[in-house]
Amino acid sequence: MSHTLFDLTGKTALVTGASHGLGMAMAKGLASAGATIVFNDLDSERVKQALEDYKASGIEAHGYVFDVTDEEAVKLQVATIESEVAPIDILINNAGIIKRVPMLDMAVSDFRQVIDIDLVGPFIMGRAVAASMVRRGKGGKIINMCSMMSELGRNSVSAYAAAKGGLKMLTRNMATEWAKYGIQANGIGPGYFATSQTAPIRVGGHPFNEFIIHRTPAGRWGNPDELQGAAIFLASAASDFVNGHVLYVDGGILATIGKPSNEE
Ligand code: NAP
Ligand code: GCO
Repeated sequence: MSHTLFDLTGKTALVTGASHGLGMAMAKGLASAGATIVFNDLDSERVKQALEDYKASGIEAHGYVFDVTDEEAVKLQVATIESEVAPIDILINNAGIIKRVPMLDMAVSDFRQVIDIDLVGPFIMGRAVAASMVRRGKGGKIINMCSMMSELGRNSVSAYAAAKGGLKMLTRNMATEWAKYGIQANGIGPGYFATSQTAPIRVGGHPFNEFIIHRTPAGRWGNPDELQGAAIFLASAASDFVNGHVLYVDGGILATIGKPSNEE
């Protein structure tokens, strides 16, 4: 198998929300395959710190400050990136939030905010980048960060599950509408990974930590770097005939009904 299938040399990747966490890990993976890295965050100080982190890893990244839900800002910043850096060949819609509140207690405004960032944001970003890909006529890759909650419900994460379930179907519609332009739109569905987003339910003896270790056949939380292979695959020529697919990287969670608490 030719290794050039996974070569991203000459490609420019925009990873949203990649100032830390899974986004930064995937961006570093794409950089290791030769891609130029562009990322955004909401906060200029976090962008500045992230640029130093990337540099410490030998990566000359390009950082921008904008909100993925702000359509005018997205259009402006995508045009700025394509002028200052290069046309965007790969988009990873990684930016996202979660709010863990039982539905009966959840403010509608909080529900809407999660949907706005986790579902409308990828729509806004996808449209802005795909429009440019179509104009250039050279195709492209769009990768949407889905979740176990694209397939399963869980107490207290209704808005997040609705958004991530919707994002799975938005991914399929992007594939449907944009395949004719040479664009492949796919999803990555991580299981439970050790980042700041999961820290509240993972550290300090939280019971959910043991639950996940027991519920995951691999018997552990994922390491963010373990998403790099999936990101490189879906960003590269190796996936040119893969479209509308969600690639789950979950240590086996979705493969199993689970096991009794007294079973190893
Ligand atoms: P994280 O540590 O919370 O990072 C999310 C990033 O998105 C942060 O940099 C955040 O910026 C940024 N962001 C939030 N709202 C934004 C907006 N409106 N515009 C621009 N940037 C915004 O999360 P993570 O654990 O790395 O997860 C990354 C993605 O994977 C998310 O979509 C998450 O839902 C998904 N995911 C995570 C897991 C997991 O186990 N960790 C599993 C499955 C899926 P600030 O830092 O400035 O807030
Ligand atoms: C939660 C977690 C999950 C993970 C991830 C699982 O509260 O259940 O935060 O939602 O972030 O989405 O795939």
